[in-house]
Formats: sequence, C-alpha cells, structure tokens
Amino acid sequence: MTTAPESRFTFGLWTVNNPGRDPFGDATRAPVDPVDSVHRLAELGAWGVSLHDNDLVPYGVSASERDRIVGRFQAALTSTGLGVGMATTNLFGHPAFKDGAFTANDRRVRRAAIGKAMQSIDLGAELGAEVYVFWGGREGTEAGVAKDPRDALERYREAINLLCAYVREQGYDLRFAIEPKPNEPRGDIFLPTVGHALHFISTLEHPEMVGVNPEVAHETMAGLSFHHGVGQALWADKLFHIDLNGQRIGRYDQDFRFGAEDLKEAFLLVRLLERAGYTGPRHFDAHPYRNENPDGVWDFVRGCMDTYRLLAERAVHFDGLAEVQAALAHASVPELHEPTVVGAADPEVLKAEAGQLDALAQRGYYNEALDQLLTEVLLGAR
Ligand SMILES: [Mn+2]
Repeated sequence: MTTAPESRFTFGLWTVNNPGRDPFGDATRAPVDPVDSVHRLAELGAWGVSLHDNDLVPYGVSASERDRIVGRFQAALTSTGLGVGMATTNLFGHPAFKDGAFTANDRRVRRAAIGKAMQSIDLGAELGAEVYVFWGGREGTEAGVAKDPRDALERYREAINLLCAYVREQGYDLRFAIEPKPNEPRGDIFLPTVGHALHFISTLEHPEMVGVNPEVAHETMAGLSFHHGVGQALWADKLFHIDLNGQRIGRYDQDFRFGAEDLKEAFLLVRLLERAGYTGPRHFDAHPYRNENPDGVWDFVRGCMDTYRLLAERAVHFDGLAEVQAALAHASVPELHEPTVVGAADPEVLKAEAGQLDALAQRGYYNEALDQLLTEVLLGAR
C-alpha cells in the first residue's frame, strides 16, 4: 500500500526502537541506530518521526558529542525528506525524577526538570518540530498524603508558564501539547484525562500556545470513550497532536498497534479526525509485541498505517452509502447540528413544550439499525 503524504504518519523513535523490556523481563530486541530507523520509516512511507531528547542524545554527553549526533540525524532527515512532527523531554527515565519532575517535592529537582525541558526545546526547535509534548509520567503519587494536589498543580502551571515564556523569548515557532494519563508509572498521575488537561490549559498565562495530545491507550485505561475525548479537544480547538495505538479497558498500558483492539472505536476516531479536517500528524505511539524480532517491528509499522488508511477509506464509504444517510436521518443525527432555540428564547413557549414529554417518549431513534450498518461496513459486507 502506498501512503498519501497528506496523511502525515509519524512514529516515535522510541516505538520502532522499543526493545521489548517489561517489568518482568529484559529486552528482547537489540538497540537500533535512530538513523537506520529514519531510513526504514521513509522506505515504508511514513511522513516523519518524533522523539524524546534522550531517544537521540544520551543524557550527560558532551556538547561536542551532542552536536555530532544531532548533525548526523539531521543529515538523515534531509536525505530522506522525513520531517519531525513532535519533540518531547524525557522527564521520567532518570532516577532523580522518581518523585516527579515539575511536581517533585524537592525544589532542586523541579529546577533541573525545567532546565532539561529548555535544552530539549532547543533541540526540538533545531530539528523543526512543530509541536512539543509534555507527558507527565512521573507527575503523581503512590502515597496521596505526600503531595497536596493544589500545590502540585500550581507547580505544574508554573513550569508550563515558564516554558511558554522561554519559547516566546527564543522566537521558536512551537506549540505545546499536554498528554494526559490516569496512572502508570505513578499510582495516580496529575492531569489524568483530556478534560482535566483542557481545564488546566485555560488557567495558563498563554493558553493559546497550549493544546492536548490525547492517546488512545490513556483515555481507554480510564474507561472513557477516546473518540468523545478527541471530540471535546476538537470542539475546543485544542487538538494539537494525537497518539494512536490500541488498548483494552481495564488493563495495564498496552500500547498495541493502532486498531489492534476495539476496531469500532478506532473507526469512529478516524471518521471524526477526517471529517474534522485534522491537519496535525497522525502519530503512532505504540510498541511492537515483545515476541517480535526486528522483522516484526516493520510489520507493526505497516500495520499501524494500513489500518488507519483502511479505516479512513471505510469511513468515506460509510458516509457515501444512501442507506447510511437514510439511517442517520432516521436517527435524527443531522438534527443535533441545529440550534435548539432560534432567536430570542420565549420562556412561556418553552415551558409549554415541557408538557409534551409523554408524546415525545413514543418515538424510537433507530440506533440498532444505524449501528448495525456501521458493523456491516466495517466487516466489508457493504
Ligand atoms: Mn504517548
């Protein structure tokens, strides 16, 4: 399958380089040179990559070694034509971040975290990233008594405000996106869902610079509808980036190939993104199964992109079917688009209409027929 460039499929360096380590077992795949990943992703039709600072530049290397690594990577991007969709900071891997980064109780850790983020923002800007993501994996607690959540949120806000100011001072063309997650690796993480993050953003000094980066697995872990979360982000004009993968409700963070679980929810998501005209990268933040060798990593890459494109094709097909349009009308779906009250509200008229509930209760909404049509389109029966 070929990939239309407008799809802008991107993969994190950490996804194709995932070594298969888990809490119970060591790596099952050898480390990969990020330059090799860039070449392989380009061959397979990806638009670009994303990275944490330390996916490319190991923590603690000299300035000259950093410049050598970045120059070599930049050359690979130039020769393949791949872009950098997103960059981010690893504020979770180093043992110093065990109590949090921006919300660590130790003020010295918080200052070091902000400094590391600034260095990493410099790297992202140098590589031409358009979005800068903050995933606060360690921003939380196991012992709730150990942090006052009001203080933690105030420190989180302070850090994002400082970094917004830094981007403006440097003149970088970069927007931030906050990635919510309810738990794992911390017992409870601050800003656990899209909704929490959207409100937090509204409290910032420069809310226009900050949006969200919702991830399939993270909202699904919380038992929520991902497509509703993304819908609210779109409605708020805050969908700056998206992390696509697969996840079952009630499990650990599985990070499976996009579409590997809950195809119907994946269909609804792709249909929503495409109909909304989302222009950001279609970014895959997922891991190949641990039992794959390096060949399987590229099966995983192809699978993520192919499933997205097939679902986009199915969505267009679905909306083009006359029986679907009839079923949508039967379910009054277009009617939800119409304002409930046109012109000045007349309270007396509305109060009188409150008397019509018995009659209104008689109608059906034909959701069974509509949803079955969706299922049959997904199964290729229509
Ligand atoms: Mn993610």
